[in-house]
Amino acid sequence: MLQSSTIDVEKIREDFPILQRRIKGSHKLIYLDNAATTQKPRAVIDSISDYYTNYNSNIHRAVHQLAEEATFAYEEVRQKVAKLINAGSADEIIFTRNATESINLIAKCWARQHLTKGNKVLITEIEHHSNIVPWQLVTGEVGASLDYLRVGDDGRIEINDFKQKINDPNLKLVSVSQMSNVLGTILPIKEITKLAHEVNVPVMVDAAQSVPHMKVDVQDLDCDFMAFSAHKMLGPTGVGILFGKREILEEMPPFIGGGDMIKEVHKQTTSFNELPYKFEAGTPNIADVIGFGAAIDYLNDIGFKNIQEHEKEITEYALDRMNEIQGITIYGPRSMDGRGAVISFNLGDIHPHDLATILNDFGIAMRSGHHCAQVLMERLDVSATSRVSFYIYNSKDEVNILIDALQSARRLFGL
Ligand code: C6P
Repeated sequence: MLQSSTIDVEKIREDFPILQRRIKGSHKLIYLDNAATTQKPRAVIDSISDYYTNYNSNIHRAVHQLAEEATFAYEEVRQKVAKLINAGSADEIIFTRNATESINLIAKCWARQHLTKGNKVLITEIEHHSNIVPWQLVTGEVGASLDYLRVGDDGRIEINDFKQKINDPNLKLVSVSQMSNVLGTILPIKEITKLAHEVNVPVMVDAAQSVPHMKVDVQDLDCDFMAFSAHKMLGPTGVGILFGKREILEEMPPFIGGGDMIKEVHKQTTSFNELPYKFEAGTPNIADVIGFGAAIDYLNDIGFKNIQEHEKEITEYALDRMNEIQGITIYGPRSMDGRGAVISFNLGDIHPHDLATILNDFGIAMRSGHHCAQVLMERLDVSATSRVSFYIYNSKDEVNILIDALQSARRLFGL
């Protein structure tokens, strides 16, 4: 049962040392919190260890051999990222600390320049706080406002609602997730950018939940900015990615000042380095960027088409089996059409934190709470949900154990 029709889950699991862990004494770890962060294969762990063991050095500065090797390895990952999302050039890839910082960079460096009093930024009700708060901060600062696309009960946006809102002459930016971290809904980004560009409005895509799971092509989507995090796709924490179209990035002022982002510094003035270094001040997270390169290689070896097929199969199976449970409420799309491998639910009136605690006794790691999406919680009229999210190492066997654990919780609470 560990085999899915597209990938060999059993073989993949051998590459993840943490999956050997036992929880609460005897239970095998069943890790279903992949939307929060994913586990790391040995190849990623080893590549970080190799860097520190063999060629630890600062980059872009010295000419000694270690510095050259480290610079080459770091820049090679930039090329890999550009290829992964089909950016026109590696100069359009900026390394940050996480998706959150990437979005904040655009809020601080682009939006602050382009928004004035009365302008609007359009987002949706499914956004993560990382794609809400930066816009609240910048719109508040300049006297602009934040507008929302409503999501339906199935977690989808209405394109007609978008068509109406996009024609507001005060609208200056659209920023939307490609996939919801709560409902798994996948948004029609290509349609959104096409309509937005017809009225010269740029589009930022929060791809924190999409790039890890599907083939994403920034040129095909024609988005202006994209943000995602390495740690949600087998890579280390502390590495975020910002894609921006070259001509827009070139016009933007720098984010923070310091070493490496400069061309020349004089007593009173500074000229800035070229892309992408203008936005990477100070010593970056060299080791973890290199580790991220190993994660990209690992995912490419499996193939994104296979990953998506596997996730579809397991999510469909989980949805079917969860529907058997009496008293369960599943939020978001019920069919696999336009949805990813995240399922949010509530079981009767059991508080999600209590349910997560009970499931932990079975070795199951899942998230409970508002998932940093309180606007969506308000829209769904709940304070919290339980959430399971799948990745390449999850199997249908694990889904079966999840179902048994949910049934036990139901009996325990007398539902
Ligand atoms: N969502 C979750 O459990 P960072 O923390 O910067 O790497 O990613 C932020 C972020 C941005 N957008 C979306 C759609 C996200 O899901 C996240 C992170 C995690 O759902 C942690 S709150």
